[in-house]
Amino acid sequence: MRTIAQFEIGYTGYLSHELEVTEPLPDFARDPQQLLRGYRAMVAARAFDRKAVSLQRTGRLGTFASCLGEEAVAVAVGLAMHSEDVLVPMYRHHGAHLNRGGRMEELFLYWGGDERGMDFEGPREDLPIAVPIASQAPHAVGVAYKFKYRHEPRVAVCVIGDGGTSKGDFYEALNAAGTWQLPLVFVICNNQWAISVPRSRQSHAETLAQKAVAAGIHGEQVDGNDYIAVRDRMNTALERARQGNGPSVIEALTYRMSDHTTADDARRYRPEEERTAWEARDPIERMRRYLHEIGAWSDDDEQGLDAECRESVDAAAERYLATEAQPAEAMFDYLYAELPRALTAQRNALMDEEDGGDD
Ligand SMILES: Cc1ncc(C[n+]2csc(CCOP(=O)(O)OP(=O)(O)O)c2C)c(N)n1
Ligand SMILES: [Mg+2]
Repeated sequence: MRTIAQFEIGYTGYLSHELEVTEPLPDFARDPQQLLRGYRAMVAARAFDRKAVSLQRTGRLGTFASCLGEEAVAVAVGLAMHSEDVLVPMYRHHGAHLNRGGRMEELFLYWGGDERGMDFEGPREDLPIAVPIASQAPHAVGVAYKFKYRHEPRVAVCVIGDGGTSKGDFYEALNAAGTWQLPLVFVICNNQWAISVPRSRQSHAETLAQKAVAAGIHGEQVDGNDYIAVRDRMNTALERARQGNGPSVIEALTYRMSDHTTADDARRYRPEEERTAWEARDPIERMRRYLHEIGAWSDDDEQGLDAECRESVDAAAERYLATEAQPAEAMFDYLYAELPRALTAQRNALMDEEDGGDD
């Protein structure tokens, strides 16, 4: 037998956790201002996350999926995209939305059970969070197909989890994106767990990036805890797509440092040593130490940023808490132009109950 095709999956990391610069830095990373922008955004995303968990713990928010530890991926995605691009997100990467002009109170509203939170004021065309795993992948194909069909130089970015890549929707989306050479970037946020199922039990493939190969798509891996690396590879993939040179898959290796959601307790299935080992590779900590080392950041700056983040998160939480709830019957009002008879009866029953009705 002779070899008729060969494939390689590249890996990019610039800044190790020991602060070694292992490859020549890309241009943007030589500008401390650009790094500071990413750093500040990661700290803000974590402050949002912390507040959301505390609101949930005190009964003022619904179940929440924390992004703790995955901020470099979320923020790099949000900052690398152009405003006219479209984000097709899953439920975890709040930093992406916040850096596309999305507002914290929108996310609080959504996680508080109010769908108006997904009616973004900023990125109007970004899709709402997809909770059904991988359902967003075919949607992203539709968005990217439209861009190509109308010759618009825009890119769709689909964020998906490691677990999501096991679903048929993902493979179908990959196949379509490859066949039609769509302006689409799939970002696999491989945080090593799909609730209680570890990466090792999700796929026998050496990398998840190589799933791209079968679809004729460029695939690569990146250190997802290295903001510089994720941002750099996102820039390249977005440019490739924008120039009409087809889709990409970027698998970002990171770690879910939190429970799956506030309704989960990861101690029941996850070795504590594993979490501790990844904690030592925290993306925010790594960038902070690097900025200190190059003289771009001080302890005073850190204190100032902390206070600033706390203030803006608290103000957003206040606005969220002060938002008047929709009437209960609103749940019937937005799906059908004309409500089917069975639902009309339910809506009427609810209204009766609200009016003090039968009892
Ligand atoms: C279609 C579907 N099946 C099952 C679930 C239940 N579920 C919620 S999150 C999750 C795991 C997803 O893991 P991954 O894609 O790795 O994303 P992560 O939560 O780790 O960010 C599952 C199975 C769901 N939401 N949708
Ligand atoms: Mg996962």
